[in-house]
Amino acid sequence: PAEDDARVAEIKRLLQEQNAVLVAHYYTDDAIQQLAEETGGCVADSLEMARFGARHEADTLVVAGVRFMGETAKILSPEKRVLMPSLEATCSLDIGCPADEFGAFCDAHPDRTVVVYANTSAAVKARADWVVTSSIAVDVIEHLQARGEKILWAPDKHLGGYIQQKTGADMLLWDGACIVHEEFKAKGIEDLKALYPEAAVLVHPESPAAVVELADVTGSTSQLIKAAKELPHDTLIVATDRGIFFKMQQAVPGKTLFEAPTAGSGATCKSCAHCPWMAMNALDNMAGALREGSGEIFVDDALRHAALKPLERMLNFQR
Ligand code: CIZ
Ligand code: SF4
Repeated sequence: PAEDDARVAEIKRLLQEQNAVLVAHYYTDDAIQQLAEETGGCVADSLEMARFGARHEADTLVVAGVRFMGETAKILSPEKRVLMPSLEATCSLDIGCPADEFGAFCDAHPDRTVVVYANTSAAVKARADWVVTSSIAVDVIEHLQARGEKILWAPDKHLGGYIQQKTGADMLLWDGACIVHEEFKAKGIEDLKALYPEAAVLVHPESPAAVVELADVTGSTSQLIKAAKELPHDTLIVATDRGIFFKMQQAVPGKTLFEAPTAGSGATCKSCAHCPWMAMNALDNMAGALREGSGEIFVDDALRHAALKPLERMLNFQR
């Protein structure tokens, strides 16, 4: 629509005027991912978003994603201005892991190495020994396990349980979940597989164990896109936020992609597997943030220093 075209043109002009670059997550709207691509920004998972933002020489990073991604960008690049289209865009994992309760949990288990998922507040990261994203979580836990360390894991219980099962590591799990991935249903996937027996099933490990069990490939968003290319299958059933289909379909233009069924799939649900907080990123509020300098992320200095250490461990980790 003409309105969108005008917004896109405005954002392109503002990005250039302010020496700003757009860093977008795979789960944001197609128009935003496309804009990031067209303007020399990046579309990625949270690990690559962090790396890209930290390395880029722009003065301003516009982070289209959820709050923890903006905070991570600011922690890694305090000298840059970090803007987000909406400061309300949070994450159920972040909400479900308040820093004070998490601190008490850590205090109660001083013998454990604290590993937190990137989907947490700066205050929770500040209590951690390690931060990980889903693309390197298994590798980091294997590394710690080999050193004989016992793990305290937060906040996603499904991802934690998956890593525990895969590595056999001693992990104490916080009880958190992603409201999007938790909705995928094993029964629905089995029914779809019955219709398309030749399909491969790709699953993000924030999904429940019964869904992960049906997976041909389990992995982070970037790993699933890679698998879509490498698998011989022409039909893929994908259990993660539907935002991923923009880049995945680009990667495999000839393949047929199906959304994995969720609890509310069917007539009652038009967009079940879509994060409501990722959906708060739009062309309108992005243009507004750049025009007005609104939506800026600030992280307290002491907190920033404490959270930087486990984040740097993640970025410097080589398998
Ligand atoms: O579910 C999320 O928020 C993911 C997959 C984040 C990430 O690591 O890119
Ligand atoms: Fe958080 Fe889930 Fe949304 Fe990702 S998809 S930001 S884990 S609520």
